[in-house]
Amino acid sequence: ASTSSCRDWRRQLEALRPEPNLARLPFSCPPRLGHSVLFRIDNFYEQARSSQPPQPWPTEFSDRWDSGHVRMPCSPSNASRWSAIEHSLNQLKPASSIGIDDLATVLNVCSGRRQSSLCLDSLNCLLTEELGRGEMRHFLNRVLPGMVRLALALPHLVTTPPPLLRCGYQLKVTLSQLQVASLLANAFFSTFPRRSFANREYANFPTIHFSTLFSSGGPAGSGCPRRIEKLKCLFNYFQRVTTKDPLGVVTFSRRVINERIDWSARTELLPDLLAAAEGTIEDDGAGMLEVDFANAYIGGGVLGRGLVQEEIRFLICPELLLSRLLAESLEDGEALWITGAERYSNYTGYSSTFQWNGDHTDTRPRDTNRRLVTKLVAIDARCYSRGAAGYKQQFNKSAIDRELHKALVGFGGPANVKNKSKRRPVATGNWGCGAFGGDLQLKSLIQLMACAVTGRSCVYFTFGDTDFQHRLQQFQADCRQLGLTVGSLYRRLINYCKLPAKQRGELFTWLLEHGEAFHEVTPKETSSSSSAGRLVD
Ligand code: AR6
Repeated sequence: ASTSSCRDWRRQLEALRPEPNLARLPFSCPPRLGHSVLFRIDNFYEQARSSQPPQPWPTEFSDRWDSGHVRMPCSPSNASRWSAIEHSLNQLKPASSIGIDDLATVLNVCSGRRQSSLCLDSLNCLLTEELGRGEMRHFLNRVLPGMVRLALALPHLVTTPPPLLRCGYQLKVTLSQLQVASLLANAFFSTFPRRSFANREYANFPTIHFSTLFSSGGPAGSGCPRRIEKLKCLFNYFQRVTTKDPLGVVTFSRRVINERIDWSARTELLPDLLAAAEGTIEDDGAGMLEVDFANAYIGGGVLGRGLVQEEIRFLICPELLLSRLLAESLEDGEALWITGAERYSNYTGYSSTFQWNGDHTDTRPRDTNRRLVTKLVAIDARCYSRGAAGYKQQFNKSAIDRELHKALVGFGGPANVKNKSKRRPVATGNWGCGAFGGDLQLKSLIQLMACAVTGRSCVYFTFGDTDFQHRLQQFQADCRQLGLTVGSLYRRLINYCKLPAKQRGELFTWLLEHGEAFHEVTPKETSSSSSAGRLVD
């Protein structure tokens, strides 16, 4: 029975999955305002046939050293540091004789350490205890020199600083995967100016330097198993991109919508839904808008201890890490879309049991702009994980409005006649309900409402929870059968929040059973009636 139900949901999933839209509008030349493309567009389409990576643009390094752009390690304004970095990195070039101590020296020089030296316990533990001798030598003699070449090639590969995706600005940056690799190699060696913890200029950005992953993360002298598994994912990525130049392109796009919509007036019904207890967003969401359960500081704890949905996605698709270099923390009306990031690794486990599980070949097709058809949207839920008091705060109009708006922005804003039929389904799940402690029923309903308004169907992975899979599927069917619109559900939801917490009961049941002209109870009425509120319609 379980095999047939598995076949069943997979059949339904495939029925919902759109044909990949491979024929994309070409990049305009010059790029549109608000879109920076860091490679040549004039010969991009001819060159695609020759299997060469896109050629950087401009042809010579042209600097911008200001608060709107990444401050490049190779900038003339950072000339003396860059020459120290170059000198140091060049020590790692001659393959065959590199030792772990040489790597430690170089990491310290590149990260600009003067007084104290970096803690490298996890890195050391990986190289000396976890990897076999052959694998360690392979990393030091082959992969590392390749990473050095990539890092040093920065001024030739990324010939102008990418713009920062600052709060409040709807901006896009497109880079080649090779450019991303060069920037990430620099992140590995921690070379970006002003991006250390102590620097106030980037206090509103996530960290980008990998040095935090090398440390023990706890008592000195021991490797941290989480960091070691993370490093395995990243080593695998570098092994791949140093063996063969990646040929594709990735776009990072900050979306901003400030105007709030009136949810109580929406007339849409809940969207088509497939709730699945099996499968994951990354394995089964191809061709859909895949949700990253994000932190406002994108990538969350990926370069530290964090190891849940967002961090895992960033580790198996490390090109996503570049968003930490580019994107300032997300505000309420903002989301980040990333198109074309490739998956390089497999994994098993989750959180403390997470393990790298070998190389992954990404077989998703590429569009005519050389981007894999992977579209990820990072939306950060509010965190309610601080005890019972924290949990209750989500049942509140302004909290609900915030999450509805966040999901609406992430899913592309309200649908219109032009885009309605073309929008791809959302592949999501328990957004905000793990580390962030949100309520499953509330958050899934919020996402369904946002899908309805943005004209998207929804594939919802319950991550093994079969009870919730059935409950959600049934709830959506009941709402549709009753003809409950998004507006009606919203009004009921707000009424539900007005109830004293103890009298609320299960959200889905309450919403189905109580009309929206619900009359708020006074303490006196409550004592004389067993029901929490009176239905007046
Ligand atoms: N596919 C589908 N569902 C998943 C997957 C997956 N691959 N992985 C986990 N889930 P969580 P949050 C389910 O805690 O609560 C990070 O540090 C699983 O049921 O990652 O929004 C971010 O950087 C899990 O419990 O998301 C933020 O700081 C649930 O989704 C913070 O966590 C929620 O996953 C966000 O926390």
